Amino acid sequence: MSQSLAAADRAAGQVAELVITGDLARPARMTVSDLLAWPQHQAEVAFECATSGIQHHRFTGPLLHDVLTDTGPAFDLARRKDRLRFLIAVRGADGHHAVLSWAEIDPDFGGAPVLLAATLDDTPLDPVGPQLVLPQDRCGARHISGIDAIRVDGGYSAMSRAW
Ligand SMILES: Nc1nc2c(c(=O)[nH]1)N[C@H]1C(S)=C(S)[C@@H](COP(=O)(O)O)O[C@H]1N2
Ligand SMILES: [Mo]
Repeated sequence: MSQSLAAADRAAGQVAELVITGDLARPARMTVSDLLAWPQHQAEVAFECATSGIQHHRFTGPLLHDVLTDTGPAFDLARRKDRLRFLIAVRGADGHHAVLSWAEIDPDFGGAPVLLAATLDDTPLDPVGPQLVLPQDRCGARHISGIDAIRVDGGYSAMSRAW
């Protein structure tokens, strides 16, 4: 999105904000136009919705992995096993949410090319907030729109619970 359009939206109070919190060295607050600071990727996706059938969309934006890595997750990068207990909870402003594992998007593990999309079918998402895009998902349910919060949680340990 152009700077002038972003500024106009901000003046009109139509720029959604996303907070990224959790076990991070640098928790962040950002808008959709801030997402243009990372390398942009494109994804043409088709997903099925249980109620509205098959949808086709084109999204652009940074990799979720790139954005979250810059917030400094509290794991030891030299020890790959240390990342395996990290969860990523993604929430839309309407309360719809889903949990991913860090390993799912980590290039050393699942490497899923999950996007934090800044545009949907060439329309900037500044007013509503970014959308999660999972090109490998057959179902649309995790394509969370209007994301207002992402929480990275390294506290999960299966060993601390009863099996
Ligand atoms: N914030 C939010 N995102 C959401 C949902 C929702 O209820 N809230 N529904 C999901 C479901 S079930 C589907 S199928 C897709 C729908 O995408 P569409 O609006 O392009 O059909 O959005 C997903 N993202
Ligand atoms: Mo759906």
